[in-house]
Amino acid sequence: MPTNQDPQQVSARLGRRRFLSQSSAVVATAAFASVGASRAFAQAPTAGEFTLPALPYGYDALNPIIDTQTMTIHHTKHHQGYVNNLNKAVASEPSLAGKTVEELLRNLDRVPESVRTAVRNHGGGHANHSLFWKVMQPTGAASSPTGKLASAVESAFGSLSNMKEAFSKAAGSQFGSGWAWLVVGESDKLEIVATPNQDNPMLMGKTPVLGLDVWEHAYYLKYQNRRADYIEAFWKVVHWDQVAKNYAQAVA
Ligand code: MN3
Repeated sequence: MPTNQDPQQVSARLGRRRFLSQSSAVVATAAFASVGASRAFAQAPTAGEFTLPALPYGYDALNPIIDTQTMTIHHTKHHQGYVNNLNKAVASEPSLAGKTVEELLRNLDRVPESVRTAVRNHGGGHANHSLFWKVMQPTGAASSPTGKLASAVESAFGSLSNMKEAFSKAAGSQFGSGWAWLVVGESDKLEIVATPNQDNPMLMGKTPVLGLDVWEHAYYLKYQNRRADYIEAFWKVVHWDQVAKNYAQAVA
């Protein structure tokens, strides 16, 4: 992989063996190293087309907003589990070989019925978490929307604080497990949506640029029942430059 490759282009092909085949061992090593005796947390990777992307920071980097143990289990166990199950689903249907997770989710009706639900849930889980890790950054490095993203937020919501309020409301009112999203919808306009389970906005023909996992596994160790506190704290680790890149790519 060329080192000057646009991370967005890489992201667009997330999880494909052709660019991540060398990184899975590194990911596994990092996972074990950062939590000591953590083998009990880690799910063994399965052979397959999709692989767990490395976190762009350490497991402890989002403290105190998201604690080290939550990040470790979330990445090495939950996300790895979605990757494993997506690989199993795709391996059982030769017609799906070589497709990106985006292609699978955007054309779910063309995925054979035998694995459609598995692709929706585990392909969604893989895509959702791959975006989620990238739209966060260590505390203290906070930025705010700039450029085209800033004007798009202004145009769609009136102000950044209105957008945050609508997003937080969607995250807080999602009943049970799911996600809140800032997405690019029709006419390239920004919208807030919430989805249940691991449904990705691409299932609705929309392109996610910012997402927040509100499954209890994402916050329960630190916040217990206080989902609202987790949502409020999330804004302190949003990587706005990455969100702006996601937006620019979505409207290109
Ligand atoms: Mn999760």
